[in-house]
Amino acid sequence: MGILLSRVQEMLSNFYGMQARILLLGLDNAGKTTIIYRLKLNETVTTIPTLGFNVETVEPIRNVTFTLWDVGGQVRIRALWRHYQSNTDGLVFVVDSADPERFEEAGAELEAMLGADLMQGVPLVLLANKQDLPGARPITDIVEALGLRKLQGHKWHVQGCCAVSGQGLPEALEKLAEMVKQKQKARGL
Ligand SMILES: Nc1nc2c(ncn2[C@@H]2O[C@H](COP(=O)(O)OP(=O)(O)OP(=O)(O)O)[C@@H](O)[C@H]2O)c(=O)[nH]1
Ligand SMILES: [Mg+2]
Repeated sequence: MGILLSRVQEMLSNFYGMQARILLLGLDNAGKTTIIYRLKLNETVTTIPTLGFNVETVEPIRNVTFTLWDVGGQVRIRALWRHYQSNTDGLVFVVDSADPERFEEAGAELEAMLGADLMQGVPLVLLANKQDLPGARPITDIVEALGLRKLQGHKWHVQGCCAVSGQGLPEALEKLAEMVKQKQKARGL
């Protein structure tokens, strides 16, 4: 796992000084909590469904800080997502790639979130998680099913990943940092 960390460090060296508030959302069981602790601790933790939220600060290199907000994805808790929208620099939306029956539901939640006033212009990284599972759909299918090509007003990027191995997460963080930097620059920060 040293390799994962050194990859992240290498990729983020261009973003010295960045501080970003990142929302990590997605349906229940998508793998959000597994991802946040893979990034924070570089370990696979045993999770239980998140009934509130987890917040962790990840400093992959000195002077680059992501504050990650992982909010539970169960239907009842989704109603609370909107309370976390203020001052969001980037949205990471996690999908279980091996659960195509729920792609439509995930797409509807994503659309609703991005349509909110406070989320205007917020860049999106779509994480197609659980790519290690045999039934995992390729990212092209997920982009199609979630209607991402129709998305307007948001920069987006899709990344396949596996939270258990960490594969794909350094690339996702790099892309996120790039898009957040562009947005902060546009706002004169
Ligand atoms: N095979 C595989 N399993 C994963 C992966 N990521 C997460 N899981 C498993 O998926 C289950 C749900 O993961 P969580 O991280 O708790 O999901 P969550 O999105 O936080 O769910 P809520 O808190 O209910 O919103 C757990 O059993 C994880 O071990 C992955 O990349 N591959
Ligand atoms: Mg969780």
